[in-house]
Amino acid sequence: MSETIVALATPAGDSALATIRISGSLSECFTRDALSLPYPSPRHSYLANYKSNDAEVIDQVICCYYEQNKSFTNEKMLEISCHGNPIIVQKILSDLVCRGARLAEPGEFTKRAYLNGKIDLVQAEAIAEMISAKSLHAIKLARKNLDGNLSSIISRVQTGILKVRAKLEAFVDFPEDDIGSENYAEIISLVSESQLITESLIDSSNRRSILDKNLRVILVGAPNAGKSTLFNCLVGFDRSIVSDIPGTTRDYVSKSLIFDDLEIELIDTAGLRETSDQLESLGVDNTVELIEQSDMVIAVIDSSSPYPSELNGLLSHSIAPENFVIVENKSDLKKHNNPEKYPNNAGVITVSAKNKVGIRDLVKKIKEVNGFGKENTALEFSVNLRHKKSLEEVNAHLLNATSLLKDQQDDLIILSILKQA
Ligand SMILES: Nc1nc2c(ncn2[C@@H]2O[C@H](COP(=O)(O)OP(=O)(O)OP(=O)(O)O)[C@@H](O)[C@H]2O)c(=O)[nH]1
Ligand SMILES: [Mg+2]
Repeated sequence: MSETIVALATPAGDSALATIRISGSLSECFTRDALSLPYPSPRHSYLANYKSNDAEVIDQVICCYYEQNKSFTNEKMLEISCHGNPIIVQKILSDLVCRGARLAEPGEFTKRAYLNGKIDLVQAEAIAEMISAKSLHAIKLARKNLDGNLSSIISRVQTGILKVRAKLEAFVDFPEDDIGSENYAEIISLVSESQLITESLIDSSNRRSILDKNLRVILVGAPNAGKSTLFNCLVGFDRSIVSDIPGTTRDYVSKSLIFDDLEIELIDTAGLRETSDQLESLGVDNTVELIEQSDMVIAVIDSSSPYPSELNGLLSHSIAPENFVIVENKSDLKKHNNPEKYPNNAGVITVSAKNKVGIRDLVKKIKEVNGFGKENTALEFSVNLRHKKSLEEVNAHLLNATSLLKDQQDDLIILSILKQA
């Protein structure tokens, strides 16, 4: 029998409530002994006093008992919601350990659910993905995996391969039966169908990879262009110092932001210019380095002043044109008559950071540049790197089998390739 495990399921620290989870055969004893509920109805919530081993009431809690085979881990389980004071949580955890449970390893509840056949490996990974997802899209995709979307499409591929293997094995075992051109064509079409599904899964993994990373969006431009004002505007409060003295921002300032359903790291930088000031010059060097590590560059210009054309060289060397946008700031002032000098294909957004005008268009552009277009929202499952690697191997075997089938090569060779797929 496996050990009974216990863990705090909610974040540690002060909170209104905290949930403690227990999985294993002792769950039932804990319900009886610590909560004075000898015959709990499964999946019903009870208000109970949690009493420690030495009969001291630690807290009034809400608890719920789950019977074997009808819980997340498929084992007997107990969930206790107590008040979220870390001292109470610690006391209850220690008491449960004292009564025979042990503290769970990270991910151990999900591991048990997998080992006990409650979920498959793809679904177990989906739980971890859902917890660490960086955007609502990524959460939705993990949810779809948890619902079994990816598992069912993979099992379609597996069934297709097994069907083909069964047919080929029959031909090998009974060579006197003529394979027939119709049968052969059916086999080829079954293999191609599985191969095309595998290929589309690999393709979807390439499209979803952007959902996994922390996207870095950097604001650059000449001193006084209004980068920090725009930064504060996007952040929603005065995080960066703003002044009319050029060279105000020296070290970069960053803040994690969620725009609707996209999480990004927004960075405000030192204005780019030649300077004899040592500190400012270090800041400028940092900016150049940060541009190279960014997913999107927002080049802020003061539209009431001459365009700093040195920006073009820097941008075109450091980042793909589709990943930067020019923001013409200070639209509330009279526009300087600049001949068109922006880098080719650069998108242009007009804003007044000071008056918070045009910001919605900029946020829309940030989402667009970072790949939150229709293609990604249309994904029906999330293919991670581990899946991708295995799928690439399967795809190579299926491509190989298809070409051998078309050349009417020995069935035994084709079978051995399909066995590896
Ligand atoms: N009229 C007007 N002034 C603005 C606007 N945005 C910023 N400013 C002003 O421009 C000046 C410089 O703004 P900052 O945001 O500090 O500029 P910066 O690009 O961060 O400058 P450095 O940190 O020196 O590189 C400040 O006086 C701001 O109030 C705008 O949309 N319209
Ligand atoms: Mg600044």
